[in-house]
Amino acid sequence: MSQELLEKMAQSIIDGDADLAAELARQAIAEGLDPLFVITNGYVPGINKVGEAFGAGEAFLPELVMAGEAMKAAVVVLEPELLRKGSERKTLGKVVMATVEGDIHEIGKSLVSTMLSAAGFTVYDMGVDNPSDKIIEKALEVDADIIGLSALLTTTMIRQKEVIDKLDARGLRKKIKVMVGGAPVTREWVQKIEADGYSEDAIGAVAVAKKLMGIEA
Ligand code: B12
Repeated sequence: MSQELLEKMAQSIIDGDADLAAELARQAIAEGLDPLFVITNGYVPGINKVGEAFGAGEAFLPELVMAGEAMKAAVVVLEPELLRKGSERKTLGKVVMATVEGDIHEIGKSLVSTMLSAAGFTVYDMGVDNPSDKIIEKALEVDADIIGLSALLTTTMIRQKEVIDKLDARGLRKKIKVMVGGAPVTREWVQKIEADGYSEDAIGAVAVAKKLMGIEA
C-alpha cells in the first residue's frame, strides 16, 4: 500500500478536487486495493481535516461543500467494489437507513448503507432530511427489522430520540430495533435515548446490525 497514494487521496478532498478524487479511486481499484481501506485511510482523514478547519473558522462553507462533493465522487467509484465483495451472501435482515429531519449530511449514512448491503442486509436508503413519521412509515411498509438513523448536527440528534419515542408510542419499539450514528453521537446519548445499537463507523455498524439480528459477528 502506497502511503503516497493515501496522502494524495486526502489532499484531493482537502482541495475539493472531485475529478482527482475519482481518478485516484479508479487507480486504487486497478491496483487491487481494498476499497474500505482506502476510504478509511485515504479520503476520510482528508474530510476530517476540512471539518476541523471549518470548526476552527479556518475554512468556509464553499470548501466544506467542495470537500463533500469530492468525497462523494470517490465513494461512487468505490461503491461497486464494496458491494461486489459481499454480493454472494444471503439476506441477513431488512434495514431502513435515513438521515434525520433537518440534516442533509449523507456521506456517512450512505457508507453505512453500502457496507450493510455488502454484508448481506437488504437496505432501503431513504436519503437525507427525513421526518420521523416518514421513516417509521417506510419501516412498516417494507417490514424492516432495523432502522438506522444518521445525524451529523447537535441540533438534529434530537430526531433520533423522536423516532424512538414515536415507535414506543405506537407499540413498535420491540418489533423494530433502532441503531444510531453520526459524528456528534456519543455513548451517553445512546444510553439516554435508549437506542438498541450504536457504532462510530461503518464497519462497526455491520457488527451492530448483525448483533441486533442475533447473528454471530
Ligand atoms: C461534508 C460536510 C458537510 C457537507 C455535507 C455533504 C453531503 N452531501 O453529505 C455540507 C457542505 C452540505 C455540510 C453542511 C453543513 N454542515 Co457539515 N460537515 C461536513 C463534514 C466536514 C464531514 C461529514 C462527513 O461526510 N464525514 C465523513 C463520513 C464518512 O463520516 P460520518 O458522516 O461521521 O459517518 C461515519 C460515522 O459517523 C458513522 N455513521 C454515520 N451515520 C451513521 C448511522 C448509523 C446508524 C451508524 C451505526 C453509524 C453511522 O459511520 C460513518 C462511516 O464511518 C463534517 C465534519 C466531520 N468531520 O464530521 C461537518 C459538520 C458535521 N458540519 C457542520 C455544520 C455546522 C454544517 C452546517 C450547519 C454549516 C452551515 N453553516 O450551513 C451545514 C448543515 C446543513 C444541514 N442542514 O444538514 C458541523 C456540525 C457541528 C455540530 N456539532 O452540530 C461539522 C461537525 C463541522 C464542524 N467542525 O463544525 N456539511
